[in-house]
Amino acid sequence: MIKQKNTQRNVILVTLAVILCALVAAGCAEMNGQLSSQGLRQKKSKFSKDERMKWWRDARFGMFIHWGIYAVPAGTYKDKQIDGIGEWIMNNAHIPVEEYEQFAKQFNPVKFDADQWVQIAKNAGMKYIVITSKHHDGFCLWDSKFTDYDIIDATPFKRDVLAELAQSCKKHGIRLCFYHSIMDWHHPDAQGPFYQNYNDTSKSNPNFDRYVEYYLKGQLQELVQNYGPLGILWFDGEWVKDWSREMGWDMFGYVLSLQPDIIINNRVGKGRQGMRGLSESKEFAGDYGTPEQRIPPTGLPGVDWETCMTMNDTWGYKSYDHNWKSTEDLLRKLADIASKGGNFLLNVGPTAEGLIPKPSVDRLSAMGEWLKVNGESIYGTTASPIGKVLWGRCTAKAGRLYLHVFDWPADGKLNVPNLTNKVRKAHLLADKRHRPLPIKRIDENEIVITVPKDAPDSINTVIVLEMK
Ligand code: FHN
Repeated sequence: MIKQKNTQRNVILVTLAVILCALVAAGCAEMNGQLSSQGLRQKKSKFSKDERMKWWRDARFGMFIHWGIYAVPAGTYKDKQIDGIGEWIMNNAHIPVEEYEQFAKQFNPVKFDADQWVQIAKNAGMKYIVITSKHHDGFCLWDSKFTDYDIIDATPFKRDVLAELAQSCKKHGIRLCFYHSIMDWHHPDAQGPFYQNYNDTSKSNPNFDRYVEYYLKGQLQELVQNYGPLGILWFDGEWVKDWSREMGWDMFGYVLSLQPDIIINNRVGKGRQGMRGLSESKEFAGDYGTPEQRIPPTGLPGVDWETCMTMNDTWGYKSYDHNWKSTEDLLRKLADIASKGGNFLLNVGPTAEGLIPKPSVDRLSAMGEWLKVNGESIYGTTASPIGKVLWGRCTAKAGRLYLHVFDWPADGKLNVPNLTNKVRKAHLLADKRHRPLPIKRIDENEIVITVPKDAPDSINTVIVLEMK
């Protein structure tokens, strides 16, 4: 089995450090008359949340990348197609740790080109990339001092893909962010020993504290300090039995202490109740909520949130999953999410050769074409101030409303309800000359815009309303 490095000596040192920290923390908490978890909650960055969230709120669209050695079996184990999402194959096919590790030897993604990946995201109009530094299987995509189970020590590829991506992201002005799993099916102090069901939430590992203090925190320090500055630390796998709410608050403070302007998702906390992720709340750590594979019907008012979603039915590559969402569907989802004040984190699952599958690239490039013309109606916008509209969605910016028309009116008349403010002008966003479309107020709440007979864009035509 591939060993974690220098375990014994470091464990002694870490145990001493943990005891020392606990004594100091207990003393401080006593002095302040606080519970220790409240003390953790009060750890603040020198930046306000609004300052930290600014770029993210403007960005609206990001790329999720699930990539690891699960791309080698790509959904098939011992000639059997395994049910479920590709990156879960180790658990779903009950593969023992020692056997699963062998996939690392076959992981040689010679076609990987960081610049190409970043270009694909950039051309799609995405502003940030969140890649799995470590998924639940425990395999690390960077050169970690804490384990040999990483891309440098365990694969023939021996290139630090996170370092290469960090460089390309910097070059192309894309924010690099890391997904990092708290759950770890490989580590002996985490879920490694739970063979048959690594995801058994009734099981506890008596050494889990050691895993957190030494391994998890140590690796996060590497990730934040050696590849940064990062945009987001995107935690996951927080549902394991041994992870606690207090650990979540502690981790939130710890990561902010490494990089004070970083953003941290709500899954650093325990559970995802309501996907709220309010950092000031008693129940949740993290900066924003993360609804998965769904768009909340009315958004999450008053809370930052981001829908993460696959383009087919898996996050990690599965060679036989061809159930792709259409470009129309994805573009309308993007507008839907923006109209409810959220971000869209859209996933790609590259192959073991290092390629983003063509159906994903095609869809992303079509989305990018639409955004080149209509990006103003998505980036930096806020939720619809006029509620639901029957023909599509609405986004807003100071002095402007953007009407995203999915169903073009057959009679050439577009009714806009719930609009009491005066409208100065309406025009198609795609019309560079901004030729006005006729507007008529039919009552104090509603206007009608006369639009061209045929929809200029059959997926989503945007009309700009300039408000007085
Ligand atoms: O178990 C993971 C899954 O593999 C994938 O990474 C998604 C992405 O949000 N998160 C977990 C399930 O919530």
